Amino acid sequence: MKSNVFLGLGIGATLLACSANKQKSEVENPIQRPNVIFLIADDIGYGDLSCNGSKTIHTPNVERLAAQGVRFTDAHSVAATSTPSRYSLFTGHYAWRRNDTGIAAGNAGMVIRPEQPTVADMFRECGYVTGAIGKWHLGLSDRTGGQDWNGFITPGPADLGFDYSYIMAATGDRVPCVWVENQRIVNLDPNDPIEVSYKEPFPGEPLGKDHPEMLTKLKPSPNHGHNQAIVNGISRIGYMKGGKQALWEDENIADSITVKAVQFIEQHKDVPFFLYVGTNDAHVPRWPHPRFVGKSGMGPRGDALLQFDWTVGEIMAVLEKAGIAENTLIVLSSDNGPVVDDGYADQAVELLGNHKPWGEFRGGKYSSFEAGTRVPFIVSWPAQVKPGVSNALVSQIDLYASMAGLLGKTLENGAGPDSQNLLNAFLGKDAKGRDYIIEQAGSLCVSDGEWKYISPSKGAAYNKLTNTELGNSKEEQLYNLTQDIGEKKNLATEHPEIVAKLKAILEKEKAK
Ligand code: NG6
Ligand code: CA
Repeated sequence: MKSNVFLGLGIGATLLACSANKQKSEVENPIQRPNVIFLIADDIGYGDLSCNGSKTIHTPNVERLAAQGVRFTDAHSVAATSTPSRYSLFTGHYAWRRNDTGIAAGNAGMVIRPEQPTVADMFRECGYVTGAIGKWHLGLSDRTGGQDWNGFITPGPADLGFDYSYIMAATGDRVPCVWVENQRIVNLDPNDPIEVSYKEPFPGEPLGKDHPEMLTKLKPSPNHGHNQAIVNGISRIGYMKGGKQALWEDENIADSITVKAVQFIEQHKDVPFFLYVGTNDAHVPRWPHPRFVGKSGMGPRGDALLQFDWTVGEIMAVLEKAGIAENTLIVLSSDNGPVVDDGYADQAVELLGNHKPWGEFRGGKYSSFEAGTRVPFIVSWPAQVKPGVSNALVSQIDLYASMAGLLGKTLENGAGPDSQNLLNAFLGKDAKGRDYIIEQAGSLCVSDGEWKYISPSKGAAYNKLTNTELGNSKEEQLYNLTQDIGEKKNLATEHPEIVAKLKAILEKEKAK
């Protein structure tokens, strides 16, 4: 069992500095390096959690985590959708520097290239055991459609620094609806091979659009697509065939992720580990386990929030049981802001009541307005972090370099090029955080915490389907977040000098 022996040294560079080739066994320093867990929710908004002031939903486990750690009020994912957000989190490289990091299909090639350094590589080089469990959405194999679904799917998470992986290839609403463990589909019957396509339906396979009577669990919302392959009474995006025995059951997704995370922690409690857990909650299709159904009074979306909270509780409990809770650093956040109707008729809109998933912020998932990327964010590390609330401006882009800082490792050779070591901000010791952040949605935005600039975009201002104000405008937009957190008054013409300053930051970043 690990002990938590700290010698009262400052954390920054003085924890055990690791070198690339050091093996676990060579580490004899009595200072124990923390286990690190990135617990990343899907589409859970700032206002979806009671620790952030929501009175309409009760998430007690997250509250407990927040109470023992630092809860951030101005923390951001890098992008307002999953693939670019997770890409940036893992690589410390802004997804917008590439043009192929948009929402990935279920048969997309791996978006992070095997040769790109990742935060998982960094932990592994420092002697950590590393794992990725849950939502992946970063593609697999070397090209779109290049997966050997019935064999070893490569390249994959192992090439990005993960010793162990148990993932869904993309999203709950995209085929293939199977678990992939260490790059092989779990429970696949070789006599029932799996085929996946995002181009053509497979002859003889019923589709949601033609067979609404087969949609026994969830039907798509009108005009949202999601009407292709039918898996477990829910129609999805994309076509698939075969693999019947391997298909997941939607009500068991959270349990599967949680059980695998708990097992990983139990198995590695005696060595330092880095675990990424991407929950499926509260992404669509929302079909929580029966034990959560009806518990929120808000339908499946609210129930999925409670299920997420349960996952958090289970992870905290196993850490405590294993005696490693004190020296485990947990970062809890979300990949992007919230959306209510994201494609299924699950009554999320009808039953929302007074609940505000976006909190006091404007927009939501997909949006350049704040709710697109201002996400829940908690850092808990009982051994080292003093509980509190921080208004520091922080971004998930910096977790890579900051975790390297924690381990005393210097990033080199182009690793995490956009990531800064802001460890002190993440540990609640620096109240300021970044000088500015860059947010990515329909266009790029820059915020210094006080002022926010949204660059012009030709995109639609509003998405009627998801009911989202996207924040796109052909005009430049400037908001004062200190006085106008709801981004209602565009001050771009009044303050050309501030526009110029923020634009210059963006131009400089783009030129890097
Ligand atoms: C959109 C889907 C949405 C969701 C999203 C990805 C439609 C109309 N909408 O294209 O349902 O799957 O992609 O969400 O297909 S994310 O959180 O993984 O980025
Ligand atoms: Ca998401």
